[in-house]
Amino acid sequence: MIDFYYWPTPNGWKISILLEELGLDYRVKPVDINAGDQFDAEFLEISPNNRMPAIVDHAPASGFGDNALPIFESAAIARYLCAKTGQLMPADPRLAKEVDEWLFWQVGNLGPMGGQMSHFVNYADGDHAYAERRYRDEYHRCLGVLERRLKARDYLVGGRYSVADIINWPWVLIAKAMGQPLDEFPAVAAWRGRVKSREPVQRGVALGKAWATGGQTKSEAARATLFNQRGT
Ligand SMILES: N[C@@H](CCC(=O)N[C@@H](CS)C(=O)NCC(=O)O)C(=O)O
Repeated sequence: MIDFYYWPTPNGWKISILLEELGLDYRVKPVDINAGDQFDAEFLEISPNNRMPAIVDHAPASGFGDNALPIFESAAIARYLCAKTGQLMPADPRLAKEVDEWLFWQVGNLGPMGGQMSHFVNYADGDHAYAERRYRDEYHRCLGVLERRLKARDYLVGGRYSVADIINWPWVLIAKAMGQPLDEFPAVAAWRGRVKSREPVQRGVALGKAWATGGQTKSEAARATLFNQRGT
């Protein structure tokens, strides 16, 4: 059994979709990031960066021993679950290397740039013209990277749906809602639709939908929790 520490956001959907695609048994442990659950001492033991998603696998893959196995960071979780099940990761080492590239690219580029863009577009009070432009442009640049990659391909790696698509897709799903329509990126738009038509993807995005509303995230209390974090 896998405990899945989750809240319905793009980063959470990466792993809810993956668990649904892999058909693994899991139980959801909600981490209400608007209420500050990500700072609970018990959760920090699992996810020291106070971010979800995270998992604890109570029946770890062969070689990991018998003790419950905690994993944080979506790409690390993704690589572990794909290796454990032998699914959604190509066996060919060159293609597996390409999947890794697109996993690390997502967590270092598309995700954080989209997240910062969303912060300045949706949340920051006052006038932050330079910062907003900077992250709008970076998110736009990332969509251009995906467009070039997908122009001659249906999926990111090896012509087949893989975990690389799953990890990248949620931050494209919300492009229009963040104020960046995909008209300039037709191959990305087509890929977005292709992935969205999969039933496990729809189940992953629907998980916990009722818990979170845009309004809740924008409450004063939630903003104080989410946007004033320091190291000490
Ligand atoms: N690089 C991380 C990003 C995770 C992340 O930023 N999660 C956000 C929600 S979308 C979170 O937990 N935020 C809590 C907070 O900001 O305190 C991953 O891919 O797992």
